[in-house]
Amino acid sequence: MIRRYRFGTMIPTDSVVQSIEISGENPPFWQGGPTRLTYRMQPEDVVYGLGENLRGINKRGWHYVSSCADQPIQTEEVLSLYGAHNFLLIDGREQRFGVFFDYAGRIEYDVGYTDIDELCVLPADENYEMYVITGDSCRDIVRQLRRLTGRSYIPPKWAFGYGQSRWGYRNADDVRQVVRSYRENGIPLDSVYLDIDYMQDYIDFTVNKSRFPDLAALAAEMKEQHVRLVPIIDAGVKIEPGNETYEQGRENGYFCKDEQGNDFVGAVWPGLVHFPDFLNRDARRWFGRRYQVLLDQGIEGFWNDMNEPAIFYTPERLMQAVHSVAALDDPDIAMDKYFSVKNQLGTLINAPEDYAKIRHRMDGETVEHEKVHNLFGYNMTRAAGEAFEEKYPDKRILLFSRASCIGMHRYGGIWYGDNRSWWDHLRLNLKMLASVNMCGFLYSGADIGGFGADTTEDLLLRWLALGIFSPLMRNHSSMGTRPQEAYRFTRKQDFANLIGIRYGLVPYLYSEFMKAVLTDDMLFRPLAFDYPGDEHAPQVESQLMFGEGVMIAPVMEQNADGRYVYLPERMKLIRMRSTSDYEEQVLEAGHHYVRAALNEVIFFIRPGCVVPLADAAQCVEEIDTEHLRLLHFAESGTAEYRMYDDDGYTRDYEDPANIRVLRVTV
Ligand code: MIG
Repeated sequence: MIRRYRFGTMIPTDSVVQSIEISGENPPFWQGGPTRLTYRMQPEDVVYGLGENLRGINKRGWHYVSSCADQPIQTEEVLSLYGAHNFLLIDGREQRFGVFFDYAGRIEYDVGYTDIDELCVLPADENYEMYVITGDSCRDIVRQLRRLTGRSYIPPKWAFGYGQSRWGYRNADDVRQVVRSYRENGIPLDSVYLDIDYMQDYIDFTVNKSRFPDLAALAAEMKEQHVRLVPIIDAGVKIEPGNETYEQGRENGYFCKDEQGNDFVGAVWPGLVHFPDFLNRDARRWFGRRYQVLLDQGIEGFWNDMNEPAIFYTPERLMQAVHSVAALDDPDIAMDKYFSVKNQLGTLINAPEDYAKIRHRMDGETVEHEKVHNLFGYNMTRAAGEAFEEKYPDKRILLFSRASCIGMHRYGGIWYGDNRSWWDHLRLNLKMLASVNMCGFLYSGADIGGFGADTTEDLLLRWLALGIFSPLMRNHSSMGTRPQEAYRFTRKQDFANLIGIRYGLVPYLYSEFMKAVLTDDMLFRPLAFDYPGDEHAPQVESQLMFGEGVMIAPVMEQNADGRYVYLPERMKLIRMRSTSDYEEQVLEAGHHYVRAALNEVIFFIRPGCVVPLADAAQCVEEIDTEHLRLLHFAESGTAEYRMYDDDGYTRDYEDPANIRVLRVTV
């Protein structure tokens, strides 16, 4: 059951698609007023939710801020990442309920940080709506939230293949070289991502002609090899006469304004930029249609970056800082003075003072950016998503974003931004898969191998062994870090086999993904969602349920030859080295140490369940879904798998012919 409460006058977010009557009473469970809501937690209560965020699947013991942030330093003390996902699910022995804050401003969540038994929610003002959801189970509560906020985005099937990305591929030959190396080493590949270097001076919807003389021809050449090119689009539009996007935006008044009503100026990669006002319907429509420039060159997917929005600096504040530096004309200065100037430079990026100056036009009214900050990236992606739907009603285009908010999940997926090549970020990747699923982001994933810092062969192998389950499976890294394409390391065959296992699992992954989307369910679930009575399940932060029939438990410690695994029930262990080389072993419920070498993937099949496995393939289009091996844990009788499979490219999701029943009889 969903109850809706309204406080003050909310700015529309379009996050909710279902209309529910406003309730007259006070929200149940909560004490206090709209800008300070509290809930007294029992010691055993688990708090799930908050989507893309730091720390555990259980959010207890820390505080978090919903405010989309360009945050490349993702350490434990950080409060916000790129997404603002205002959903909490309190799973207690006495009470179980979910709460969704439909609000575009900043919210602080104190989940037992100040007082270990108190949950406190602090929205920046009282103009928002709140939905309190009760239900039979965690899964049921999530399903209601998802029905409330609308069906999740579905990418084309090729986007379930493995993708290679790197900030620093300089030109068409670099791209060809990457693809050639993958193919020569027999390592599967479906996509190569183009980072900002493909653009002319970082101008959106342009292509640098000396680096990529003919993008359309390159896209066609790649497609013949079953590889799609996926260019990045940044939020900032370079201020430069002759830049069509700039000219059109300025003429039509489509850019965000400053306090004086002039087009707001910030600096990002292109230099000085304006930001399209994605909250203005007309501007959104216009910007979305600009993607056509690349679609016309055969591009079928995009990633939207820098849309928190990231602002390196604004001219005024940079100049103030430059003056402060210039004033230091003596090397023997007082240290406090030195540090204050040094810090001043550090405060230029993503500064609250700058965000405070931005103004939007929403339905004819001027709105301060701070009040709608969390809608910006959402609406950039919505702009593209709506334009694609309008132009190609029957075709799926790959689209995912860095910044997001609940509601955006209808238009695109997300990646988790600038992580590092740290074992800890591998563990964080697993936790986030479950948390973002609750909020509707089913197509998602982290930069495999780590974006910042130097990766290692063992870290990349282990990360891939998790990544093979992640719908977005993309290896991405930053300029200046150690190259981390799968063929760069010595154990090339292991990489080929591991990534090959992903292709073997695509029939199951795709089927479970689609079923989750079509029934507003989760693809990845914390163990306690499936085993509600289990005492130990709520403690498990390093294993997830994956689709209906599988539990995953990747090795995430360096130098480990295996890991401890908790089995809430008897399950079948699959230890796989390639799609044709694996062994099976039935394990009883309880705690086990399970070995998994660097070249092995382990996962578990639940009783009565079937997992179809295809032969490895070099790309999604070559997966043979007719000849499937059926892995299963049926000890007697018949087990069934309802496999969802469609053409993968159109939008005819409801066709009953998309379901095939596979049977195993023992
Ligand atoms: O300031 O385009 O998160 O994936 O490679 C960095 C360069 C801008 C941040 C993205 C990252 C991308 C990088 N971008």
